[in-house]
Amino acid sequence: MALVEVKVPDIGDFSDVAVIELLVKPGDKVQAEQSLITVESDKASMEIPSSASGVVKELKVKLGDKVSEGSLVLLLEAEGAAPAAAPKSEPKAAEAKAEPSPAATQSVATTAPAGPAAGTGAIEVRVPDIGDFHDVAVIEVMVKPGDSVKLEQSLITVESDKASMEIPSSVAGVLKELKVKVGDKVNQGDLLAIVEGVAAAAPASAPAAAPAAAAPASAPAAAAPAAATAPTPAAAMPAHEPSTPSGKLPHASPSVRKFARELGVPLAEVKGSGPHGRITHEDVQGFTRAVMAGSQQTQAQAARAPAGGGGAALGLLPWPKIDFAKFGEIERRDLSRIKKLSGANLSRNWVMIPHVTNTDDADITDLEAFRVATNKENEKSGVKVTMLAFLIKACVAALKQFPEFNTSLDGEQLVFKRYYHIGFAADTPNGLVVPVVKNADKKGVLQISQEMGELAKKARDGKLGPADMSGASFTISSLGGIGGRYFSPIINAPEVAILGVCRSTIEPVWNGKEFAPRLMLPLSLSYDHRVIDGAAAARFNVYLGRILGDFRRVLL
Ligand code: CAO
Repeated sequence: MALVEVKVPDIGDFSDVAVIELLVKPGDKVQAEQSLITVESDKASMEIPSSASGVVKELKVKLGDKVSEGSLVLLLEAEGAAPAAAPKSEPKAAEAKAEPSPAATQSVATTAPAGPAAGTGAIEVRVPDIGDFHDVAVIEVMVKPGDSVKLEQSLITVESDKASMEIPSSVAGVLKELKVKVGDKVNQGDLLAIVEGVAAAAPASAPAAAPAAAAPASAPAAAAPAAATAPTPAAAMPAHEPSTPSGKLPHASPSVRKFARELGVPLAEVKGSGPHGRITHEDVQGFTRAVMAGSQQTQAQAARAPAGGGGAALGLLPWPKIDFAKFGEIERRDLSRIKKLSGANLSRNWVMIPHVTNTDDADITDLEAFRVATNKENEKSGVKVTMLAFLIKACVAALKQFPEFNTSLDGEQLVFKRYYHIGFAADTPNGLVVPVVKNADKKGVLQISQEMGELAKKARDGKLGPADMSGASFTISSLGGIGGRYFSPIINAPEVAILGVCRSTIEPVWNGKEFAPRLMLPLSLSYDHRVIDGAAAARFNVYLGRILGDFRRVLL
C-alpha cells in the first residue's frame, strides 16, 4: 500500500480559502472522489474530494487553516486499485476536469455583459464561466427589479450537489429585469438580468477588466472538486461552537452563513423558510430580531437560563469608534482565527455566567520535592513530570468529592458527569486553545504528563483536531511557568468551574512555633454561581490545597 499525498486540486482563482469543516479523520476509509474537507470563501463553499481510495493516515489541515491549490490535505494509505490515485508529484491528475482559472476569467470576460450598453444603457448580465457546472439550480435570488446593484454584488445563488456559489453582477446600476427565478436551471452564458448601467459600470464594450474580477472566480473552482456525490452546503461555524464541526449542516448559501457568523447567530438553530428548508438572509434577520426581543433563545442561552428567562438585548452602549490615527501612528492587524473564535466564546461566557473567583494557597513544598526527585529518577525515560499533571490528578480527586463542579447546566437540569476529562489552557503563537486529557481519573501522573506534553506540542504546531479539544468536564489554566499571583479565569462553558494557578513562591508560613519557608502555589477558582455556592467553592479550594499538601490523600 502506497502512501499518497492528497492535495488541494486546481480551485481556480481561489487561494487562501478557509477550511470550515473536516469530513474525515485518521483511520477512516475513503473512496476516490469522497469529500474530505469543506472550504469556503465569502462567495462560495466547496468540498475537496479525495483523489484516491484508501485509509486516512494523517490529516494535514485543521479547521481555520487557509489552503490554496497544491496545499497538502492529508496522507492516504492508498488501495492498490485506486481508480483516481493522484501521484504525489501530480496533484491535479485526479482533477482533470478542473477548469484552469485563467480560462474562467477569460470566459467571463467574453460572456458577461453581452448587451448593447455603453456605460449607461441596459446591460445584459449573463452566467459567467462556471467550469464543469451544468444545469445548476438557482436556489436563491438576492435582488429584485428596482434594486441598485453594485459591481460584484451577488445576484443569485446556484447550487450543485457539491458546492454552492453566488453569481455576482458584472456591472453596477439599477436592476431592470430579472430573467431567472428560484428553481430554474442555468448554464454558462444564460441571461440572468438586465441592468441599467451607471457611469461606474464596466462598459459592455470592454467587459474584461471589471467583470473578470466580478465573476465568481470561485465558480469554476467550486465546480472542480464537484465531481463527486455527497450533498453540500458547507457547515456554518456557529460562533458558540468553534471547535466542533456541526453534525448536520445547515442549508444556507455562503453569504447567509457569513452574515450569520458576523451576527454570531447559530445557524443550526435557525429554521429555513426557503425551498427545502434553505435558510435565507431574512431567516437570519428574523432569528436575530426574535432573540433581541426576548421572544426566542439560542440553545446556548437556554442552557444557561434555568428559570427560562429571555435573552433580551443587553442595552449596552455601542463600541466606541475612534480614529486612532488622529493621535499618532498606528498599524492594523487582523485577529487570528483562533482569537476571533475564542473571543466570541469568552465574551459570551463572561457575560452570561455569573462568575465568582475564590483564591487560596496550597503548600506544595513536599510535592515539588517529590516531583523533582521523580524527574531525576526518570531522567532517561524522556517524560518530564509537570506540576500541572499533579494538579490534574488532584482536581479529579476534588471533583469526585464535590461532584457539582463536574456538571453542566441544561435548561432547568444539572448534568452530572461520571467522567473526568480535564482541559488545560495552552498558549500558542496563534492564541489560546484548550486540549483535553480524557479519563484523567484512570491515568497515572506519568501518563498524564506524557499526554500533556504531546497535546501541548500539537497545540503549538497548530495540529490539534476537534477531538483533542472537546469533551472537557473541568479546565485548568496554568500560568505557573510565567508568573503572577492570582487571576480570574473565565469559565469554559458549558463547564461550571475553572481552576487558575500561578507561579509558586517560597513564603514564610507560621507553623505554630515559627515562620518556616514553604513553597506556596496560588489557586484561583472561578465558578458559576448559579450552580455552585461560595461556601462550596471555598471547600473545594481547601480540599485541593490539602491534597496538594499531602498527595497521599488522593488514595483515600
Ligand atoms: N510554579 C512555579 N513554576 C512552575 C509552575 C508553577 N505553578 N508551573 C510550571 N512551572 C515551571 C515548570 O516547572 C517549568 O520549569 P523548568 O523549565 O525549570 O522545568 C517552567 O515553569 C515552564 O513550564 P511550562 O509552562 O512549560 O509547563 P507547564 O506544564 O506548567 O504548562 C502549558 C504547560 C501548555 C499549560 C503551558 O506551556 C501554557 O501554555 N501555559 C499558559 C496557559 C494560559 O495561557 N493560560 C491563560 C488562559 S486565560 O487567558
